[in-house]
Amino acid sequence: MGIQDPVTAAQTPAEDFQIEQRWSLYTDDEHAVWRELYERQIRVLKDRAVPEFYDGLAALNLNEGGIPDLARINEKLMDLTGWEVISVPHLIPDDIFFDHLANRRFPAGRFIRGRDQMDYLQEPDIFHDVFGHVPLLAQPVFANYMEAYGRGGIRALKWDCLKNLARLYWYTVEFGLMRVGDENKIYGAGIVSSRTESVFSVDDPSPNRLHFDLERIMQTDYRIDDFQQIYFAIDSFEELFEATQQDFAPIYDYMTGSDKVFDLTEILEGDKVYNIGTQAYANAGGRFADA
Ligand code: HBI
Ligand code: FE
Repeated sequence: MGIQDPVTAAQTPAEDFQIEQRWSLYTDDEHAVWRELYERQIRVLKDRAVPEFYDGLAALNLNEGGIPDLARINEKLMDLTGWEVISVPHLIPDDIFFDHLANRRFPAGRFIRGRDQMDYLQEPDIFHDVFGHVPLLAQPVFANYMEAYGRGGIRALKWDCLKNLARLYWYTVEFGLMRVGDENKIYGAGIVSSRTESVFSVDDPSPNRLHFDLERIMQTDYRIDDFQQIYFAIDSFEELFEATQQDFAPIYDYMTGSDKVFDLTEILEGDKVYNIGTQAYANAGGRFADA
């Protein structure tokens, strides 16, 4: 995918996989794809995302139209939380990814999807990475969580617990929900950047929705090919950040080597349940049944 982007392909990445964005080389059509995706998501999200997401879009001028120039985002973002966004060619190795996060650099794909892939992508493009992830990096507590996650990732590699930590990323950074009053709102980038999951994740009766629980999440598998069958909701970004402020060593100690995984639809003693899903979507075979 990155390979199909000539500006990406023309560059040899640095050792940390960074490349130059070369913003002036995006074509009019690439900017038009961004605008279509942007306008579509704003429409479909309505007020389904957390307020901090919309605040971030506005604070970083991501609502200006066209693919953002990372240099301009970074001027603002640096001031707000000390984060910056860098371009990378494609998925990068875990250790390098974590090292960037631990140093408050968020790696974003340079390329943007084509019109034949408006709804589904194998590798994160700049729309997913920047529209989905970057607004919350303007939120100080979430920004601290991402840095802590990066440092945690480096340690998880040493403990051979990457699988467990990757699940935490998946169920928070990518597919996390937040309780706002008695409603579920979206903060996960994988949802916020998806036309169909934006609605499914909060409105559909199929999936289970439970309260966030760090160790439980670390032992819950996830789906990469379809909507989630289970979502976890936090009360606040403080709750998320605080959960990472403990020594993970004892957790990793009992998880190392063990491959204990809870079934996707299993409800455990101690789960705080918001709703038990019908699983109608998954049982019908899934894959965007009525999308
Ligand atoms: N590389 N570009 C990029 N983007 C990611 O989200 C990413 C990655 N490499 C590894 C990785 N994610 C995983 O380690 C985490 O999602 C756990
Ligand atoms: Fe992502």
